[in-house]
Amino acid sequence: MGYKDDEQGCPNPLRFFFHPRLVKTVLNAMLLSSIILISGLSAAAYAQATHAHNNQTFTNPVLPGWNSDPSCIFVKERDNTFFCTTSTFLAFPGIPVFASKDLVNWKLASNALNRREQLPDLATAPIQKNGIYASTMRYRDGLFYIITSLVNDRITTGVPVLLFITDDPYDDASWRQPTIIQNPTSNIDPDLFWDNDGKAYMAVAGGPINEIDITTGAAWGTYRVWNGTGGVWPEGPHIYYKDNYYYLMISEGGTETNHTITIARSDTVRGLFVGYESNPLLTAKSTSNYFQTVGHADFFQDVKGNWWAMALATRSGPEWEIYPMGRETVLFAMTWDKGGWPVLDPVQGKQRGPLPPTNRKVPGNGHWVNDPDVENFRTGSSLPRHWVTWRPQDPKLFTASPKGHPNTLRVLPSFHNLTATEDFIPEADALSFISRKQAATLFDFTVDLDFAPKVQDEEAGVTLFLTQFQHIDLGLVQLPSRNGSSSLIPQLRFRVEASGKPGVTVPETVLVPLAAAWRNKTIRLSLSAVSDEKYVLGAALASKPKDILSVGSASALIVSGGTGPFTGAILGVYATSNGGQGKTPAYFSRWRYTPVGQKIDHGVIVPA
Ligand code: 6LW
Repeated sequence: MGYKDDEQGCPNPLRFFFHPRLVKTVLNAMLLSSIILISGLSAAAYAQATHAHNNQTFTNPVLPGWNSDPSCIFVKERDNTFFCTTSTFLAFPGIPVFASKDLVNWKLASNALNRREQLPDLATAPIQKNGIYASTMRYRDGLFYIITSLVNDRITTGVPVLLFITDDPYDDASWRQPTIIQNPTSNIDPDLFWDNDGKAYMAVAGGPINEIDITTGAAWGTYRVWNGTGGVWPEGPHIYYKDNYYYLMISEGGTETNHTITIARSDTVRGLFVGYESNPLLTAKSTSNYFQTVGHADFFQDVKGNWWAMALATRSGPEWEIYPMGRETVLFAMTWDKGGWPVLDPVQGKQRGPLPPTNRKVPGNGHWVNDPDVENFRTGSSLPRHWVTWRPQDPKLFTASPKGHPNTLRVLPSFHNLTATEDFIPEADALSFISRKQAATLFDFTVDLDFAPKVQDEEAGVTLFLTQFQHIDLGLVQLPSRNGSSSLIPQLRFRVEASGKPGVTVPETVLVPLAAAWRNKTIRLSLSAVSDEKYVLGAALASKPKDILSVGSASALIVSGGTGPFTGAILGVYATSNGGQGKTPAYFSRWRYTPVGQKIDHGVIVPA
């Protein structure tokens, strides 16, 4: 597992092609495309299905990794840039804004939710699937708006709706304190729509639309407009005005394999909305597609007037068992038929559309979503803005290059470990864990660890994490040399928490006492997805990185669904006393996350 990293840490694109895990799968992909080429029938069928856009090919997902409920806009006034936001639940900072000039290369522009005091109630959310749900992003008269809702099981007075506003989507600090918008029907998934007379409306899940005042937050006049074609959970509404019609597009059937996009239209924003007789517009339900759960879409136009849709999808195949990255964001072209109804391209890994020319001139120092992490924690640096904690945490827990430890990330241990015990109080107790998304089917992650534990149960390590009840850890932990012994020695411990996913086979905990030659040395911990189904975790002396000791492996089934039905895997580092007395900081350095391969169809993995 793993391969030699060049010393500068600079990614070399060629090496992906020679990555041993990829050679076989790339050959498969080549075989598959040649089958499509030699079979005139399937090529014709494919062209018809995509209305022969005479256009470019691109790869879905365009926002790979956990990125659900996309809402996207095109802003001509900001140098013809596309912007999207996705749901972040408990992750903090949250409500990311991604920017792109070409729809394929996306860069983190800012996080609308970047200060704990913008939303103190995020920190108190007790349930793993609580947090920031689906948002709607819109632009009007020089301002960017993101309307969203916070689901927090401790708040019993209704679901708060929040409106975040900025005039600079590239600047975290410019996102204001959110305005609280009344939510008379207490539903999720707010949409924001301005009618031609300037009045603002908010549609929410389940059908209601309110008129709202975005300055005061008042909402009134609940219109029950349309709640779909009968599928459960009509949600994710967006209203569009086009050619004298108001369109209300929603998703229904639930966000799993029955997820379905449907639409209705009306002459006025208050209804009567009439459903399209050829609904659904799009679904992967009852198909054998690798991309399942297609739904929760948003529509927008590019500078040439081409129409596009973004939606969420899950790379699971119809079995829908293994999908650690959860719901991701896919792009597809759309057109309008003569009757004035949208026609959506089916979602695939290799997609076609009239893309704008490639253009990576997007401002800011944000992370490109497909790029590796090459992080050395240089003196004076701040942590990358695409890294997240689980709920807002005290920034003092994570310090780049603290005094006396240049080029390291110091992580102060939390009393609770990642799972925590029942007395864990979300807003008061820390979780010393910092992470980035798993954004590729196959990846390699290595990080160096300097940690000299003293007290029993002190631990620092790496984890692949879905929720506090589903994570796969490799830590260095101070434990008795054998049962009942009073002498403590550092040991590598591979341990899987799977209580959030009953019924799965959980690998045994593995303990490996640290060899004498490894004590007080820098240890390189590694975590790789070696297939779409399997993670392997190991350790080496940083001075001998090729001599990897494989410590454990676990199925991706453990981090698919369960207590994280809406989220996706993140990975990173943690430090904890495991409820003990330990206070020893852990020093991590040389963080490398390298995307290796993307599975885009059954049996097809392409270089990431
Ligand atoms: C979101 C809802 C949905 O609010 O899942 O797939 C919920 N759609 O619209 C959580 O992301």
